[in-house]
Amino acid sequence: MGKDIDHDILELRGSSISYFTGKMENYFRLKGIPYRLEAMNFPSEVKRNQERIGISQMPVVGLPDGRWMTDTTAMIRWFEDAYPDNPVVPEDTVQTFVCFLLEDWADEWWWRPAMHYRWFYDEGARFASGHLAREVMGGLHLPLFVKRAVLRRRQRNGYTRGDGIGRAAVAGVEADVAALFSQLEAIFSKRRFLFGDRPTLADIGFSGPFFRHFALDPIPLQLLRHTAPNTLEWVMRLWNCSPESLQGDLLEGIPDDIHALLQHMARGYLPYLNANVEAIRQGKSTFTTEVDGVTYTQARSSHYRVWCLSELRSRFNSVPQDVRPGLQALLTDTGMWEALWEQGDLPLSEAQESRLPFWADHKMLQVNS
Ligand SMILES: N[C@@H](CCC(=O)N[C@@H](CS)C(=O)NCC(=O)O)C(=O)O
Repeated sequence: MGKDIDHDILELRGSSISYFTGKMENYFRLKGIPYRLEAMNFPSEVKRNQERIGISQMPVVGLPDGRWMTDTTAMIRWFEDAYPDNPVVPEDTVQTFVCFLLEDWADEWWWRPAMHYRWFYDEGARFASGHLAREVMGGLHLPLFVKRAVLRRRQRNGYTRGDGIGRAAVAGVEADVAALFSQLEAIFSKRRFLFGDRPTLADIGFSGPFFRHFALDPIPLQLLRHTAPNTLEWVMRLWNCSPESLQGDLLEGIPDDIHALLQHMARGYLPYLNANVEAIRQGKSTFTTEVDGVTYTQARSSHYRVWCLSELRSRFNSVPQDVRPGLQALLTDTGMWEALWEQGDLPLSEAQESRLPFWADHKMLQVNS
């Protein structure tokens, strides 16, 4: 197992409060892959990241042979090939496809509400700006209060107000999160992980928004304690996993409570992805769209998320023929099917993101460092 990489410890460069760094850590711990977390320094590492992996984002992973990697989705795929024992995807191909859907939703849709709860409220912004100023801006010779102010402004301009959450959208975004908490609570009050007695890629995906945001930042943590204690336990249960945890049984098929998650995803994320495709096609850097009753005003467009949609389509196209009709029926019932194919040819650049995980063509959202 892991023939080419098991002689040394991997270097994971990121932050101890970052969404995607936390997702990667949950994966490494579950698989029993040793790693060392190092703080990524800003702004001194920006250029180095661009040279190594094409863009600057966290986390990046250094292999003992000197290669550098990025993008948690692509890295997990790569590590699953390198460490084939105890796979994190189910044997059932329909469940596997649903895991890919849920991972993508967790990565791309729940990012914005997670950033909202961290940076919109003073409690979150005070905690996160202090932590990040000390952790990743230590090499910058500026007073602490200036670093904190710079961070707060950057994150609000980049990811909350500057990514479509105007005042009028706040209540809708928070209601969306409350709906997710209640759906997950219904699941985790019945079983240990999303698909049964062992974690899958879908649990790893949801560790992104939950482990380092909803279950860490003051306001959503308080909400979880009071409205979704079983979900809070799941966050820690997943973190406390090891390869032995990958032995339990999974349920058969797709349970009704997972259908409910897919319906939720179909209401908000897929219409948003389609509006984003349209914006990229028209060369717009921001766009305004109403999805699931919430108006996002001048949200940032994302080339990366056009690729996410194309990946979901390719994943569907590689599902074996004999299970496709059943999967298509599930996607139709949950409102996903039409939205998945609504846009014709996607506006991707040539061979976009084809060198992942060793090179990325686009950041998820282009925000200047
Ligand atoms: N798709 C990427 C997204 C990584 C990402 O966007 N990470 C955030 C921090 S958790 C970041 O570095 N953003 C870049 C920035 O803020 O400049 C992944 O899965 O790793």
